[in-house]
Amino acid sequence: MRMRSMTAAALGAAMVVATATTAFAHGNPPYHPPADSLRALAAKIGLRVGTAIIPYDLDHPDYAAIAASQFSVVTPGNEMKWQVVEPTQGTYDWSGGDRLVQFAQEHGQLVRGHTLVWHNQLPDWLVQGVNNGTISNAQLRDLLHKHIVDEVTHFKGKIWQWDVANEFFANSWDPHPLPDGINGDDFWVQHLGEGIIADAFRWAHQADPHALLFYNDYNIAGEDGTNAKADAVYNWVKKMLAEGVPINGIGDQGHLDTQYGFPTKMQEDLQRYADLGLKVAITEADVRTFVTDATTQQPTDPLAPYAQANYYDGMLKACLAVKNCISYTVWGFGDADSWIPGFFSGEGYANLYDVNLQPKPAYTALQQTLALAAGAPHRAGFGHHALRR
Ligand code: 9MR
Repeated sequence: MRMRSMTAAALGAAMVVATATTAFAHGNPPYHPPADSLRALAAKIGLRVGTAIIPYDLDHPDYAAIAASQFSVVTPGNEMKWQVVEPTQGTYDWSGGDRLVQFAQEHGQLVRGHTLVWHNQLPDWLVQGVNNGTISNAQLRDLLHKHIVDEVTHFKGKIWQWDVANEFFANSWDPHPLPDGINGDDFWVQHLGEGIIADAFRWAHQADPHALLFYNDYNIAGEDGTNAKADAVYNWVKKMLAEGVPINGIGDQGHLDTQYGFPTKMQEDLQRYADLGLKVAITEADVRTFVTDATTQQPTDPLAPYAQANYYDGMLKACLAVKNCISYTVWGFGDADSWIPGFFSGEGYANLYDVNLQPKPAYTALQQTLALAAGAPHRAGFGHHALRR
């Protein structure tokens, strides 16, 4: 159905029905976010605004209130990763993921699953077994197959988008890129060859044919100077599609830093993936800057909050300009939960809310842009994304 051909009244009625159906399908009453929330404004233009969540932080009422009211899609920061779901071989722990799915269903939200195949956050038993030779490459392949099928099956019907494969492409500083730009030092590529990425998509598709399957990476939408990594992903995904591999979308993580300038090719690169018929998404947006200390995370540069607002807004505008961009997800919303201070010495203040969960200029910038987009007549046709599952 193309909303463009509908009257405004019919459009409104269709969206109410869609919202109610989604909520009642899970047996929950409809959830009504505040009209000026990011999610309510974005809903008017068929965009989902998401956040990474730490499921057990949902016990804190202030945190849960923002998670519910501002975002229409949620993703677990860690709780669907292999290390967490199978800490001991053969014993699954879905509790974190289940908790998040339940929260999402109670609040009319969709879920981005993250992530099925990645070199990082693998269970110790798996890595040790491979390293000491007790797990052969043939067994490793079977274990990955089982992991993907079991996890996708467990969450079947509850996941909107899966990040099937994460961070397989080489950066300019990685020493052993393969000819097509895949990182030759990647754990999975080293043991199983690069064809394992396509197999992961095939296995995930068999387990849940309705989930949208994404390849997810950083610096693949104009963030690296030469655009070489984006070019490599573009050429690879084009080849995969020609071979019939079930890939539905490309996720650009969107981890930016105020010291590097805003990536000028972001919209162009997102559009290039979209022109292949793919959906695109911003999946892990945050914008770090230098801070006084890791606890209070006060920017050292008084202009940093405004630069940050500009970068967040720039990513949103790049997404809005590309019709196939279906979601804009931030990697956590409160600075107290951010991964940045632990990974980038001296940096922080990367999220939309500060360490006390107070909204920053970046939040206001997104709110204003969404409000403008929602009111802009030329965006009316954008609404058809709202009905996509
Ligand atoms: O937010 C995650 C953090 O809690 C973990 O310690 C970290 C481990 O590498 O992973 C973080 O999330 C990453 C995501 O899964 C993939 N893209 C980069 C993210 C930030 O490291």
